[in-house]
Amino acid sequence: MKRVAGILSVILVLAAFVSSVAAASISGDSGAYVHPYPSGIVQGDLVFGHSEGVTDWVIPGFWTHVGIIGWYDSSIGDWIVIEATTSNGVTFTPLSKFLSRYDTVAIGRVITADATIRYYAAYFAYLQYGKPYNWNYLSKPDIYSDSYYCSQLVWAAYMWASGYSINIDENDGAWSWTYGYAVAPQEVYDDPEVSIIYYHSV
Ligand SMILES: [Ca+2]
Ligand SMILES: [Ca+2]
Repeated sequence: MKRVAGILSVILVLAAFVSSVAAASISGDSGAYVHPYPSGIVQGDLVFGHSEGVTDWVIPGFWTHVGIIGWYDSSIGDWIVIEATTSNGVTFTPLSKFLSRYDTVAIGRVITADATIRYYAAYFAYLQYGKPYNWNYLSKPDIYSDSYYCSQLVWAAYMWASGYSINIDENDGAWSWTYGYAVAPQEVYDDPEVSIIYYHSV
C-alpha cells in the first residue's frame, strides 16, 4: 500500500508539472477554446475543466480542474472564478478566461445548499486568496489549510459553509484505488449533491 502511494505521488507531481507546462503553452496560444457564455449561474456554482492531451493519462478522472464562482464583476461584465492553480495558488480568474482554457467545460450546482451556504462557500474560498498550491494529494485533505489544490478548495468551502454537513467528495473521504484519500475534480462532479447545469465541448 505504501509503495503504491509512493508511485501515485510521483505520478501526481509529474501530472501537475506537465499540466502547468501545457497551461503555459495554451495561454500563449491565440486559438483559445470558445464556449457559449453560461446563463443562469449563481454565486457558489462549481466550474469544471478538461483538456485533451498529456494530462489525460496521468490525472485520474475525466475532469482535471475545478473552481468556484465567487462574484459578478460588473466592471468587466464577467463572473469571477476562485481557483487554486499550480502556477498561482489560490487566485481570481474571469469566467470567460477560465472557460477558454479547456476544450470541455461544465458547471455544477450544489443542490443541497441554499443561497446563504453558497455565499459562505464563495466567501471561504475568497479568504484563501494568495495561499500556495497544495501538492500533497496523499493525506486526507484539510478544510483549514495553508495551501490548497483545486478540488480541495471547493470541497473545503462547502464543508465550512455548511457546518460540515455538505461533503462534495463523492466517497466522503474514504480510500479509493483511483483517488487515494484525495478529493478529485471528478469526485466533486460525481457527487450526488452536485447537479450539472451546463456542459459544453468543442
Ligand atoms: Ca459526498
Ligand atoms: Ca475521495
